[in-house]
Amino acid sequence: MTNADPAAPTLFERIVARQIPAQIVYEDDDYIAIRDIAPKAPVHLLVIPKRVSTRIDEITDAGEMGRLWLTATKVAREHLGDYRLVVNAGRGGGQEVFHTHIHILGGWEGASPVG
Ligand code: DGP
Repeated sequence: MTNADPAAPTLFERIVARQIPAQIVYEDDDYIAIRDIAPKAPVHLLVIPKRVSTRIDEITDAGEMGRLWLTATKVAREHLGDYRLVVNAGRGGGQEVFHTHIHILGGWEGASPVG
């Protein structure tokens, strides 16, 4: 899903604004975490910065990047013992929603996922 009109709010901005429903598992002033609508693991969460950037490498401030990853690991540990963090960057990297986010995947109960 692309954001064809760059002035239009992204899908995730609309979730933050409660214009689109989502299962919210965490929220603070700067981040929201939701359950993925099409889970690729028994537990599949998305950690989303409220400050919009199109993809992860648009974030150039180390503090901002650090806070995003610290939020992801905090949310991951609240829900999972072991987990995988994934970021897709660009269409060729599998990105469908062009608002930066980190995937948290887990819940395989000891069996390692392939790859
Ligand atoms: P990516 O391919 O990295 O851009 O991941 C986007 C993810 O967003 C994908 O796993 C499916 C998820 N997703 C798409 N639309 C919605 C939605 O409306 N609600 C929720 N909760 N997740 C969505």
